[in-house]
Amino acid sequence: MRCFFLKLAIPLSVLLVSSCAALDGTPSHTDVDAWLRYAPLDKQVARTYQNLPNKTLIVGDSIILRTAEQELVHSATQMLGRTLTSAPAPDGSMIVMGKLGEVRVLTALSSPSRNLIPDAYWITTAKVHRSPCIVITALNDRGVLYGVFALLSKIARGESLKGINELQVPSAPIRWVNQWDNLDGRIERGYGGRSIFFSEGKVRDDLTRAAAYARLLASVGINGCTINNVNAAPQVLDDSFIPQIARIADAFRPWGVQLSISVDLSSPKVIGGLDTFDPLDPLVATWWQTKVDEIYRVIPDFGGIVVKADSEGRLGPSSYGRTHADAANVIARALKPHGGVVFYRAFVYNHHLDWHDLKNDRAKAAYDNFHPLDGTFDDHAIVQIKNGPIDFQVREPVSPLFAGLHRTNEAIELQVTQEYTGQQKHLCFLVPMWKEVLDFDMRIDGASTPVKDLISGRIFHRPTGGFIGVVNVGLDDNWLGSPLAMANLYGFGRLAWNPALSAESIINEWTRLTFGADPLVVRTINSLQLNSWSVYESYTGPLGAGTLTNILGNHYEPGPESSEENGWGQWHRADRQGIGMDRTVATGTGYIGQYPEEVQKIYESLASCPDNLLLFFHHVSYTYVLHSGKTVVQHVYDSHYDGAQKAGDFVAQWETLKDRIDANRYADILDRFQYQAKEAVVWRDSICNWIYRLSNIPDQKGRLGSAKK
Ligand code: GCV
Repeated sequence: MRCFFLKLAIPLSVLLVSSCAALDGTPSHTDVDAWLRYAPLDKQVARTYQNLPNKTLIVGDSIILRTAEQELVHSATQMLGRTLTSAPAPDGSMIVMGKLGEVRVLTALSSPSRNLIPDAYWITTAKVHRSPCIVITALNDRGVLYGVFALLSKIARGESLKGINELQVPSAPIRWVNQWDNLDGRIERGYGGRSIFFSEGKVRDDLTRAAAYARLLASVGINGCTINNVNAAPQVLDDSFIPQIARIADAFRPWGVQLSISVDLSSPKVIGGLDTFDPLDPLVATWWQTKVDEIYRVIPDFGGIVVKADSEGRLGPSSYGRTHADAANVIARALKPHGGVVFYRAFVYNHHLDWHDLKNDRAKAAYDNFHPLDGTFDDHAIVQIKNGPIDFQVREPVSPLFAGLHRTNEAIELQVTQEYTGQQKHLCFLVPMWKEVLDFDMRIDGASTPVKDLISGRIFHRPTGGFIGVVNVGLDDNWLGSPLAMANLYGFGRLAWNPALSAESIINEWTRLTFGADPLVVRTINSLQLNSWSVYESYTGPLGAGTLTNILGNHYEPGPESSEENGWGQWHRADRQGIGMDRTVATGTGYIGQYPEEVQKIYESLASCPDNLLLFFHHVSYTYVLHSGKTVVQHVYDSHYDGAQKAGDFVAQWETLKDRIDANRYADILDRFQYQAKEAVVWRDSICNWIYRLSNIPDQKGRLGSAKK
């Protein structure tokens, strides 16, 4: 098979990673293309695009505009089976791309329906020298690139372009991913192979995959990537390392992805030769300024710096009796002249908590640490807050800190890599969970204040804010180690762009882009994905108990006892009488008091606390009767049996797709579902045994036979 697009001038990075699709309609894919496979369209569908111009024109010049044009030419050619070419000057009917001001010199455009902001795009039609054209325009080059990806996505999904006039505006300026890559090439909580950036303490020579990653990110509007673990090695700031990082920034730049790094707060001392890293010491401030200036000399579009401090053994400002704001601000001030930002993580807690003390509560830590500092962070600092108060469990309430910062920029940290949600071995589509978090109304001062509007800065008129996804892709062909898990990365990007999108519409886009338009394929995969979170929750951690996994080990297998009687604070407080953490204000840890009043009222009372968070907020007996009418213990049995059964049913649902998708992906995913079905039974039996041992109350349906030990 001859690769049609070889004739076109496209970046080497794209060439190396793109599939060489047959033009006769034979399905072809590589996992590395993920949702950008741009398979050739069915001939009839392709004909509906016969009016799409064959020529493209960029107005203005920049590396991002050139990337946009090459992406359009190569991908549309691949899908439509006819050659698109780049025109050097206006020439008949064209797809015109460029910044609004420059496009307007060429054609009289009407006014957009809303104001454009940076990264927003507008796809419309206009006449250039009397020829009808499609125009993709924006305030900045990156917006034009996003418009091109949007147009290609429509074509790939067979959407009509007739009379197109679409303006899309991102919900927040910060739409970044974090990678927890170590310099030796391992990735913390990564399940998709070794790092695409680092190997043996150095930046890899071959950064093809870094460029391909940037392309994927850009296609869903992600504009920044932090390349190394938040548990940062100080060496990342070594003079000799910075030019190496600059090579990664070079690979990102054509796709408008800004590079950022995580740093160790003690760097001024550890690698800088100072005898302190006290953030209020002027020598330390000068050190950060000099270091940041040095970075910007080689990476002029550097995005910023992420800091994890005073957490899980990392050094921090407490070493000098300073605050987190002091630590964030010394770096923010160094970044400000260059337009960069510091992300200071709110994941700060004591992992040596005394478990004997029933008032101790890890969930309170972020709010206790950061709420008192509200208003003391510089404008170039952003507090990065995990969605829940513990740590990416299968279900948690939203972090009260989102409502606790009114004069501070904030960003939500969501976890794409499935650390506690099956590690890509179990299907767990997280968009429905993230939707619940983003839509959650904090009712600050009794007004509508959903989390999505707090993090965007809209409610308190903050200058910046947004979304961070911890992704941890690796060198595996399918990036995350599982093809279906890629829906989480796609979904993260789409929600960061527009949190109002429904989980249904997001998965529908992803499935069509990844697997094509066969209605049975689309229906089946959408349904598997949309049900997967609740199924996973039901056989791992129902009623808000948190994931009952082995928290001291791999965070994967069942291990509910590992949470108790240690300093990590992920307690369930399960004993012979009952289960759950009492976090009420009246008798418990007082955590509920961190929420605005209306939310407090819902969680404080057993009568209004939702069943799915009951054990997060209350300690109850095993015979406590839920709103559903079941006892706690019976719910645990039923939920685990039901969940394991549904996980088993995934296999049969997948089998209906035999011969409807390519054999490789069919077989690979079938294996995964078969494995998940077995693991769900292991989970079921383990948790049912555990709750039976504690409660001594048998299952009303007598199913514990196989499980009971
Ligand atoms: C990068 C959890 C994870 C750690 C991670 C930490 C964090 O504790 O298990 O691997 O460390 O969160 O988010 O900093």
